[in-house]
Parts: sequence; structure tokens; C-alpha cells
Amino acid sequence: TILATEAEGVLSLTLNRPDKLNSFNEEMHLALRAGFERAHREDGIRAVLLTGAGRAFCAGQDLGDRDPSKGVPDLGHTIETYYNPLLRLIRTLEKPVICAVNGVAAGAGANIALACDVTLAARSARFIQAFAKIGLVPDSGGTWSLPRLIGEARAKGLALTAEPLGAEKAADWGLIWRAVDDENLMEEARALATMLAAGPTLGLGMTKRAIQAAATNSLDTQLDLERDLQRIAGRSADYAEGVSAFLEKRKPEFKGK
Ligand code: LHQ
Repeated sequence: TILATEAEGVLSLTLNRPDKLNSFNEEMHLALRAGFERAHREDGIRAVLLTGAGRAFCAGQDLGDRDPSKGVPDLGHTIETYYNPLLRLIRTLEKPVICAVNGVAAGAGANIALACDVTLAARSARFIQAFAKIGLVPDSGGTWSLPRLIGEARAKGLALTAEPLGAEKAADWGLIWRAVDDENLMEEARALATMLAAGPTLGLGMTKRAIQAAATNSLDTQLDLERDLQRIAGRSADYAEGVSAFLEKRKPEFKGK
């Protein structure tokens, strides 16, 4: 249910249940989690690229997976067991996570894409906060990320109406990094992931951490955090290499250390 390949420091994870629009069942959840756990564990992995197989990115939870004979489901348990650990793994990974939204991203699928660090989308892709259509509340961090990324008015508009938002508009609004012509999406996403994986990934990881911390920190706390992280970055081999390469007018060779 997940295709995992590694090349040039990039772990590519592809959601692979195309006939179900890559919606999540338990097996896919566990496989995707294992992929992100591997990215946490292995130093050789310096960036992750997440995408979907077929015409969709991800249609959220597999709604056909529910067995009505088992009575009223406890969705809180599903969230606690599967979605929240995944979201925490993505956000706490101190390596860039690039998402290539190749087609429709609905429900939890949309919000997982928004939790990634740099999200590109094919021009034909759409983001749908589908929850409202079935009586649910946005999950996978959507109620946190949407207002932060696009403001409360647009967040509520999307979440209450479940109106699809095209990739172009998503980029204009600041929901994602960039909309890309369909035929160029994967090439651009791979180039970006490879470039970041060859970068000073210790510094990039701390940059991710700092920007995320800003959502809840005061300016004073944030200035202290920047001081502490810069102290660490300043002692890194990558900083020494970056400055040497600059002065010697050559390309730096970063090791992520
Ligand atoms: C699907 C799905 C799907 C199963 C398409 N499941 N089969 C967390 C905790 C616990 C429980 C609940 O949820 C959550 C979080 C969530 O993610 S809630 C939101 C769940 N997702 C949705 O409500 C989206 C449902 N899907 C759609 O609205 C449409 O399929 C979209 C807009 C994604 C795509 O529309 P189309 O391009 O027109 O494709 P389609 O609707 O024809 O779908 C193609 C096939 O995929 C179809 O099967 P079939 O056998 O008829 O070809 C769909 O039934 C199946 N499929 N999404 N989530």
C-alpha cells in the first residue's frame, strides 16, 4: 500500500491504493508510519518526498472500511491510533518533507499534504475539506494549519462548505508553496527533494523546528530559540563548509552534520 524507494538521500513514499484513490486503511497507515519512522531513524535519509499513485493524491479515510455491524465507531480512537501519530512524525522530523499533490486531496488526505514542509501541487489537483459533507470535523491538524496558513475567514469558508480549492488558488492563498504543470510535477518535486537532501540538513531541520515553534512562542522566546539554534548551527561542519565554499567560489559539499 506504500511504495518506498531511496535515492540520493531522498526517501520517496508513494500512497499506493489507486483504485481507492489512495484512501487510508489500517495497512496503509502502518506502512506510511513505518516510512516516516525510518526517516527519523536513518541518517542517510535527508529528505522525504510524499506523493500518490494514480489520479488522486489521497481521498482521506477509506469510508468503505467501516463495518456497520460493529456498532457506532469510535473515531477518536482512529484519530488517536493512526492519524495523530502520523502528523506528529511529519512535524517532528527534523528533515524536509516535500509533498507532491498529484491529484485530488480530500479530508485527512488534504490535511496531511498541508502538514508537510514544502507542498507542490499539480495544476489539476484540488484540496477538499470533505469532512463537512459527512458530519465530521477537520482532523489531521487541519483546524490548526488552515487558519495559520490562510487566515480564519478562508479556513472557515473551506471547512464549512467543503468547496474544492484548485491548486493555483491554493498557491495564491499561501496554502501551498507552488502549483506546477501536471506533466512537470514529479520532476520538479524530485529535483527539489534531491536539492534539499544535498543541503545543510542539520540547519534545515532546525529551521523547520524554529518556524513551527513560532506558532506558539512569543517574540522573546523565539529570539532565544534562534540564538540557541544558531549556536548549534555555527558549530556544524556544514557551516564551516558553506563559508569556505563561498570564499573559494565553489559549490559546497554538505553532509548534514
Ligand atoms: C473512496 C473514497 C474514500 C473509500 C473515493 N473511501 N472509497 C478520520 C477518522 C475516522 C473516520 C473518518 O474519517 C477520518 C478523516 C477523513 O478523511 S474524513 C473524509 C473522508 N473522505 C471523503 O469524504 C472523501 C470522499 N471522496 C470524495 O468525495 C470523492 O471520491 C473525491 C472528491 C475524493 C474524488 O471524486 P471523483 O474524482 O469524482 O472520484 P469518485 O468519487 O468517483 O471516486 C472513485 C472511486 O474511489 C469510487 O469507487 P468506485 O468503486 O465507484 O470506482 C469511490 O467510491 C472511491 N473512493 N474516496 N474516502
